[in-house]
Amino acid sequence: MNKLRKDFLWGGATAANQFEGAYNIDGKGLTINDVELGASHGQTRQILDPIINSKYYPSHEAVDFYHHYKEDIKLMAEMGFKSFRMSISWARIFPNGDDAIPNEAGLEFYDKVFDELRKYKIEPVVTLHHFELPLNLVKKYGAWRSRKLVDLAVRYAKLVMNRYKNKVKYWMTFNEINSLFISDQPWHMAGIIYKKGENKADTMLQAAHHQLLASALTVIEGKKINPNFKIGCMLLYPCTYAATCRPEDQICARNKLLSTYYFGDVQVRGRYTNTCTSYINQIQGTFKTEPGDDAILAAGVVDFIGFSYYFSAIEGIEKIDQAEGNLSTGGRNPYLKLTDWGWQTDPIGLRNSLNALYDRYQKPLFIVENGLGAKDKINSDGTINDDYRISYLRDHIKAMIDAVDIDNVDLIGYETWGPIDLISAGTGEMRKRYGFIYVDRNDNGQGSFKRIPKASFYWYKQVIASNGNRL
Ligand code: BGP
Repeated sequence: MNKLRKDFLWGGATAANQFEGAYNIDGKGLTINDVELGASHGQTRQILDPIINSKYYPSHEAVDFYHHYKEDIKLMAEMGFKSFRMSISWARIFPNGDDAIPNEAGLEFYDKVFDELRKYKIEPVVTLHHFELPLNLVKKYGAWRSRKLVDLAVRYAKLVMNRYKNKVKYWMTFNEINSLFISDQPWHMAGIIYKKGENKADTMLQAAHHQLLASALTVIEGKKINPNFKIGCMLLYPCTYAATCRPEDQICARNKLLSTYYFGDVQVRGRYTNTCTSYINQIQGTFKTEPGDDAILAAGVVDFIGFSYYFSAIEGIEKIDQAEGNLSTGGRNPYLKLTDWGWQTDPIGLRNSLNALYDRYQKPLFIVENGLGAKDKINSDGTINDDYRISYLRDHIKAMIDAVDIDNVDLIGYETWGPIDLISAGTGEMRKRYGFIYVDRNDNGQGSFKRIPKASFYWYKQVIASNGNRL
């Protein structure tokens, strides 16, 4: 018997813009995702404005959870899900982000989703900002460059936390908040494409400060609404090893983590720490604060740390071959195998990540994304045999259990990314599938949206039923 909690939150995770579709239904406004084209393998997505209707925009229909939520939640319940992570699309609630009154139809949609989840005793875990922003806020204010976004984001957070205070207990503020520092053009993270001549370091730090304030104020306001809320941060954890035992390589590996701990430290410890100033010095940037900001950050610390983990990488002073990844990439580790998309598979890296985060913060952890993006094939008899996915997940879950059983890490739950196939955030592809459930939809936006359980569906069901004892 493993030592996982009896109420361990097994489940899966999604994001509105990659999952819901219905981009212009029931009063929803346009978001930054709705003006992005899909991309073919290996390329990044293209951002276009204004919309060219003849092209395929992945977020427009995605896998249409909006109209399939009952069927999808039923399938999750069949697998025995204890939790389901999803995001609210800000533009369903405030179509322009700064409207005088909220959009009731948008609010009702999430009411129905939460009620359906509750019906099956599935705990919703809600991300307030998952790589999504009403497009109007980019045009009108310059997105997260502007401090105005703090007020607007907190107003949105207060409204939804109030509305759903009896339906949702677990909240997360910003998805992979540290990816703002990792991305060359943080369009998804902050609605920002750097202008020519713009000082990137300053903009980045300023946008980060605004998001950190919004996150802290969300925690403060959330606790007033319902003191039982559990509000967490969400970090992309870029597990990094030194390329060799050369001491300088160890410094390189440490440096790789600075931008992650920058956010973690503020959200968990409530202040800009020495790690933050070390990072600021390295990138030589500055940002503005206002009186009272320190007190807000100190009061708005999170209850738990949600994080995503997909792969690890190595760093060193010598030139190293680079591996693939969607955001955080790094050097190629010869000990590790690669996925179809060139990501380095490292289950033990998950155990290492859990230990690193727990050693540093001593707060409950929640794995809210882990999984394998792969090409699935439907057999002639209609079945889908995704043994490779089972094997990836099994190895990661084993490593996770070691972190709990042997290392005594405090872990709340485990959610796989994309339990039902969805659109890739990195490339906009459909054929990069993560799910236990296949969705009939291709990269040109064609298909019936039919849902088909894969072999991993039945495997995960048994994992959950045995609380991770039968893998
Ligand atoms: C994370 C994001 C998710 C998700 C995942 C997989 O960075 O939080 O939104 O998509 O990565 O990445 P991809 O979709 O690029 O395969």
